[in-house]
Amino acid sequence: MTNSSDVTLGNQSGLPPGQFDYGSMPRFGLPKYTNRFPANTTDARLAISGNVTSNFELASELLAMPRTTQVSDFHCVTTWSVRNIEWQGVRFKDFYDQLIQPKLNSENPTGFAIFRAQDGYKICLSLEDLFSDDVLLATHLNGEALSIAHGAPLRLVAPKLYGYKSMKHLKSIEFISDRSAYKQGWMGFIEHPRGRVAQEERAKYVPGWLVRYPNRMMIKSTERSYAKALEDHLSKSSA
Ligand SMILES: Nc1nc2c(c(=O)[nH]1)N[C@H]1C(S)=C(S)[C@@H](COP(=O)(O)O)O[C@H]1N2
Ligand SMILES: [Mo]
Repeated sequence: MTNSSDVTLGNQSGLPPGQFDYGSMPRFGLPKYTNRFPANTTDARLAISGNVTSNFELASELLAMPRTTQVSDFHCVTTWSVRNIEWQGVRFKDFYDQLIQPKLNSENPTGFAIFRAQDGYKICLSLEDLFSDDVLLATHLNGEALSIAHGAPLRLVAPKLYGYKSMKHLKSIEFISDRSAYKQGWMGFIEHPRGRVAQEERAKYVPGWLVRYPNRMMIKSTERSYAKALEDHLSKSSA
């Protein structure tokens, strides 16, 4: 782990364009989700819909899948990065081949997936990006079951894409043919269709480098309000 004295804007060596080493991983996200918490934090289960012959739910089948451990860096679009975090979970490609493919309705080609979370968060990803070797349905972070802060009980991890694609508190996946079936809501404002870190695809309508600085200005206040909300939530639930 990085020493906290390394947390300076200058420490960008070896990181993708515009990112800096934050040294730790805060609970983080868009303002809208600050005070939203998952109702289910312990049972990893997934509702599957879309181009399937009929909708179904996965729980034990998912947990019975071979698991993989992977160390990767994590990059938030607001420019903070954290290095060498260890995720454990099921590789998305294996999950798709074994649990989804056999249930697909072959009349409709499937190219994308809409992910929905317990806090109302929603994203769309292409199978092309999801089939990258490092994309996981993760249940553990640094050797421990996911905490509420980091996505309990199940999250997506896509290290080559900005953090906003690595959805926490995952509850369902809808497999669709093309992106036109996806209604973004106000995320459409900022969600880049791919969000690849190496290409600096931070936002849809403006070049990535242009939003580095305004994005960076949101880090501290977001981290504070997210931490405070979690503290309040935990003290309420233990009262
Ligand atoms: N369900 C959900 N997933 C989410 C978010 C969120 O608010 N809700 N925020 C995203 C953003 S912007 C980032 S940077 C990462 C942060 O992950 P962390 O809170 O585990 O650090 O989660 C992403 N996934
Ligand atoms: Mo983010």
